[in-house]
Amino acid sequence: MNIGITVYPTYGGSGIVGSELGAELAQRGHNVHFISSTLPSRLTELTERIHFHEVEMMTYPLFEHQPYSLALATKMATVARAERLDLLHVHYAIPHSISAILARESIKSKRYLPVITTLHGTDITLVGADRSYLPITKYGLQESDGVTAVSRFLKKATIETFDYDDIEVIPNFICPNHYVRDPESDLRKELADRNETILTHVSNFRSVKRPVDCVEILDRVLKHGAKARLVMVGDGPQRSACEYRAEQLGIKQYITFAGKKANISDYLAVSDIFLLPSELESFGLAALEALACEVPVVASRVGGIPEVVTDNETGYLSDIGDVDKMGEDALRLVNDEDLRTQFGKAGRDSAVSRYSANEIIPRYIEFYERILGARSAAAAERS
Ligand code: GMT
Repeated sequence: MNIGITVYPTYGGSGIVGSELGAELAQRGHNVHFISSTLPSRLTELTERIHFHEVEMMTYPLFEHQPYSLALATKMATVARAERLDLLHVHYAIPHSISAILARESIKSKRYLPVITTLHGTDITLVGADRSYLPITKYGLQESDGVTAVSRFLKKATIETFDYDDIEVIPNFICPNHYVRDPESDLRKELADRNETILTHVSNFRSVKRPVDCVEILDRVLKHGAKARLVMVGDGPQRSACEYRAEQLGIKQYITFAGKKANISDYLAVSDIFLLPSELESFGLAALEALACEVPVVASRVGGIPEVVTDNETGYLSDIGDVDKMGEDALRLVNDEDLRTQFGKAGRDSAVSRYSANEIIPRYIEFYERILGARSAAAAERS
């Protein structure tokens, strides 16, 4: 198949999933055409099966804001015709599904270009549910040829908010070979002393991730005399709040702010416990990546996280903001290496058996084929 993929290239889990999906599809013999404003950050190499088409933005004094959605629609239509795309698969509803529908409509006298929208989370739970964006998001869902969501939770949230239920759940995935525990690596020696347990948080430090709670959790652990270090990977608006709280609590020397890193899996591979105290998480890709590296997860019981992390088996779940309970759970794991190993092995087994690329990618391909088949059947009936 010739598949067009659009993602937000630099920010967030939807870009990661869309980019890695494209790479996996190319490995299985499909031609993938990424259409976005810049090269997606997780797309480390272009091959003869992976192509990138940059959306060109025109500036003009009259435009107070550049009309990116229109520029994207134009590029989608151009690429679809030039590369004979079989379908467009957009990640994150706003504005990508609207641009794709516009592209489809603009070329439909020449060829029909099916549009598949994958919902990732905040496009529905925050942005899409904002009254001002609700009608256009609903239109994007209704007019897409196929819609997928990354968790059962997100499907339910979409039904409740948009009264739209024709949604296939296809979860996030990992390549098991890319996420492998490696506690003896040099990175581990750089990050912590031998006797320190490493607690890790990875995010874009938006307030929805509640990264300051990680500082609170570390404080609870250190208060009990445990030897631990918090490694915070990523950057974003809440980073200074984390630094400020750490200073107030007098524990800044026990925290490493690693900043944005391309090699997230290297950090997870040397971690002992993963913290994800988010306010909302439609799936929790970072938690899945941690489990795949045999790292138990201490997280909020929210959104799709309980579908990924099994309480008391692969990690511990708590109410949002209950940093005392999360601190107790983290401390239990810090103090008991056998328990960490047991949870870690169970986490890896669960991640690989339920969420490996070999399980999930065929579900996307089967979904594409179903949408294309339905389209051909409808066209045959009309003629
Ligand atoms: O919130 C983010 O970190 C970005 C957001 C996105 O859509 O880019 O991530 C969402 O998509 C990920 C991939 O499907 C999910 O694993 C995340 O749980 C989800 N984030 C939220 O729902 C807050």
